[in-house]
Amino acid sequence: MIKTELTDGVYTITVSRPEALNALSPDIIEQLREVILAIQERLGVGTPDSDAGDTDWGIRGVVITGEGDKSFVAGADIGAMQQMDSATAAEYAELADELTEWIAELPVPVFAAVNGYALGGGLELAMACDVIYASENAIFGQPEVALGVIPGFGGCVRLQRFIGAAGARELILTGKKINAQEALRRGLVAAVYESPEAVRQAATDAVKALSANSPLAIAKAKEVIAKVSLLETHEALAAERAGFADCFDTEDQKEGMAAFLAKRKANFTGK
Ligand code: DAK
Repeated sequence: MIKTELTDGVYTITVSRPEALNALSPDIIEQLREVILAIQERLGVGTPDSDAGDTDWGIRGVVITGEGDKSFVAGADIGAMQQMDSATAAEYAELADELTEWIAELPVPVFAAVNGYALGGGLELAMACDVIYASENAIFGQPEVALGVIPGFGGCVRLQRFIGAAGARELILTGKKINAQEALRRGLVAAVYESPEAVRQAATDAVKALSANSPLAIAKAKEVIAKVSLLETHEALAAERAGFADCFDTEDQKEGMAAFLAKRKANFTGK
């Protein structure tokens, strides 16, 4: 489930499915979509006077985090993905891409407070946010190739924008995981804090502190940054979605996901 809380202008969204390390089930993705849409409505996104000087929004920023001390989000739900074919995977990818674009369109900053594993769809969700903070125990990676698929939730597009092509290719092609300090060194995260509590507090404090700045200037900065970096994103995400969906026509995808769920090593045949 998704938990939400609004305190002192900070809207906190917690992905809460600790028994599966907060993996994104289709249900959780749907709930996240509803929550982001509700914030958009409250902030008047898409309405004529959304940037017309109404600064009494009540929400100054959003913090997205995961429940508990072990995981932000350990990816999309592998059990749910195991059942998909290329058509359902393409639909699923579209819903998720829309979600990340809605996050980008919010006129307030969105901070990811990464409190543990941010793998696959978890790292992709974090990269859909404006700023990523991490706790020392955070682990980042795009391990999709070990499951017979590719990153399908923006990873092929956004990771290279965060850390450059060299590092993104390495992480996506090898599925290698990196820790918080390495993520800081590579520019994936803006700052590292000692514990999951500390990273949530830091993100909350950052939103509170930016309340001293002009909300209109912040919204405009977000809009311009998004325009500059997202000019080609729409088409790029469509190419990624198509590649992700194609993987679901393969035996390797069935094998990779079945092996994870059966807790055994995958035996890929390249078919
Ligand atoms: N899905 C489902 N269950 C998961 C899960 C996941 N991604 N990750 C962990 N779990 C479950 C485990 O199956 C286990 O369940 P039980 O056996 O207790 O029932 C429980 O969470 C605890 O996990 P472990 O026992 O494995 O815990 P460990 O500490 O030993 O290992 C780990 C932690 C994070 C290293 C390990 O759980 C792991 O490797 N998890 C899978 C990570 C992964 O490969 N994630 C990437 C998945 S691919 C899209 C959206 C998203 C995506 C694509 C498209 N669209 C909407 C288009 C993304 C794809 C991916 O994320």
